Amino acid sequence: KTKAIILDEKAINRATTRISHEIIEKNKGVEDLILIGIKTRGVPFSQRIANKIKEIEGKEVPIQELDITLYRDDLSELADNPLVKKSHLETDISNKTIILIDDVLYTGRTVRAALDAIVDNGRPKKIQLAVLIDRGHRELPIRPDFIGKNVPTSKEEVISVKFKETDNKDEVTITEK
Ligand code: 3GP
Ligand code: 5GP
Ligand code: MG
Repeated sequence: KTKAIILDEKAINRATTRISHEIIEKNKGVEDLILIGIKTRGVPFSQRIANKIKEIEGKEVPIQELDITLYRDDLSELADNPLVKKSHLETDISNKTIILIDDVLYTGRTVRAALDAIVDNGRPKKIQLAVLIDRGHRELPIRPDFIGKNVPTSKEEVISVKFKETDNKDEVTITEK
């Protein structure tokens, strides 16, 4: 069906820059920050934020990855139980401020699974959530601290996120399923 462009390359860059500034401002610097990207596209997004923070503050912020996949009962429906595939974190997270990062936030179930995996690894001081797109339809009391763009969607619509690192192109589009 018809595709509409939600963010082009420039808009993705601007959103990434703004979120990076917001993370620094909210945390009064970048001491004790750890970025955790949720695979797949939360990972390149977290790397871009880390690069931008380096540009702004001149400091390296550690990045970790979490691999969370969803059980699907069939291919058309999203299943209810996100499964944490790899949950061991290399960095000691105790007393750190964690920025959890994903490309799209939808029901919130993936983030809930990620929170479980994180607290299993230690006791962070706090956890904040950054997403490029919030498409609504939350099924859990989870809300992002940093948002690239709010995109009201129907459940029949799908957001496609493309990054150069994974898809040779920077673009966010919306399509009917
Ligand atoms: P991602 O790794 O970039 O997040 O959920 C696995 C992948 O399926 C996601 O890739 C996402 O891009 C893609 N996807 C597209 N539409 C949907 C959707 O409505 N729900 C889920 N869970 N994934 C979707
Ligand atoms: P959740 O429903 O748990 O919030 O989202 C599940 C996972 O699928 C998350 O990693 C989220 O990024 C991804 N996701 C959910 N809806 C969409 C969508 O419309 N487009 C894309 N690209 N990813 C989505
Ligand atoms: Mg995702």
